[in-house]
Amino acid sequence: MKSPKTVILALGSNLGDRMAYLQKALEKIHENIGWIKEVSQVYETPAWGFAGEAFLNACVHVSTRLEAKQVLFELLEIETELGRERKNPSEYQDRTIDLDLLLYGEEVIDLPDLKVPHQGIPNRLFVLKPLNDLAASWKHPVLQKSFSLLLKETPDQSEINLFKAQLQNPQKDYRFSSFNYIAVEGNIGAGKTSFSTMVSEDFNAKLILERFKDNPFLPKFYENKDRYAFPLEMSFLADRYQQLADDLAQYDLFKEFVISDYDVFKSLIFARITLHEDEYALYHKLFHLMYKELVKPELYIYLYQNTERLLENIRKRGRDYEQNIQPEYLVEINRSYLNFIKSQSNMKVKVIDISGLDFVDRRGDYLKLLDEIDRAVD
Ligand code: PH2
Ligand code: MG
Ligand code: MG
Repeated sequence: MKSPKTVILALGSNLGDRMAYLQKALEKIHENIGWIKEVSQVYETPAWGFAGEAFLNACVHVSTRLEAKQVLFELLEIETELGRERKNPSEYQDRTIDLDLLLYGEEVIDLPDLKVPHQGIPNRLFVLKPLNDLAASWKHPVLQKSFSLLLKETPDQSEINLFKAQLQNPQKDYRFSSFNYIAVEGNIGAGKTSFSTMVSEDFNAKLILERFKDNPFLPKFYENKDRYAFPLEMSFLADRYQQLADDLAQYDLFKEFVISDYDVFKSLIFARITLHEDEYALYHKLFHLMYKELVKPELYIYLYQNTERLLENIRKRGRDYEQNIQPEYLVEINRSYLNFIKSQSNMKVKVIDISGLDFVDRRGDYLKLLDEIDRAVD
């Protein structure tokens, strides 16, 4: 999973209801490309380089997990959906919408069909003016001059006028960010870590990830369950307790909330399956002594994923010791989680079936999932 990149896009329209096309494009950028961080003012400019109707131009700052090539692909899709027609590729034409990738982080990309930073930037006032609204002090990655300086120095003497109307950022406010602590749970391979990482990046939350890698008993357990179940469950419990006690106590002023990719109850859910009855009784006693000291999540999200997809995800992430996990074991874990959830009356729990979603690779699915979680806040 990629972490978000900062990109700047340029928007232009000189056909039909220009403002409506720009606004519609913003909505599609939000749905298919990424979070819109900031939108420039709108400027009216005469057609540059050809005889045509006047343009409305603007720029947006977007945070995206797509590669530059994918951004370009999505932009072309949106142009087509918004009725852009391309006739003679060698000359400029009137267009309902034109979307250009100006900057992709600080990367310099030189491919036959993709040049970043966009080569037109220094010579086009209709690009530099709105760009200057968003990124006056950023440096052009090749020319190493700020965009405000490039604006001052541009040879483009065209007329440019601030347009009266403004574009609206389509991003809504998510109410779940008002919780202090959200725990994300799910079966092995459900996508807990991916999802909580994405949320922490996108909503400036403090992220707590389970440190399973450090657990020396885990590979041994998968080799010999009977022998290693008890030390495994004990060491998980100790680790989780310590981590949650430390991390939830340290209040981070600069973060909006805390999100973890597990809840401490997980220990009991797994122990119930892996331990013998007498071992479990002992474990249970210890668990509750520790549990009562911990801060509880205000929202508990259970990502339900079908067994087939779990196995596929386990295969894809390729941890050796997980490759022999049997479907029956996953079914049992899921059943155990759902039983636990049913018995919870004091905690706000949201079970979400993500079997039909691919929230890592499809932004539309990610947005659906966020909306679903937001509906839990009532
Ligand atoms: N885009 C062009 C060509 N000419 N002129 C203005 N004023 N605004 C544009 O966005 C524009 C243009 C090619 O993309
Ligand atoms: Mg263009
Ligand atoms: Mg274009």
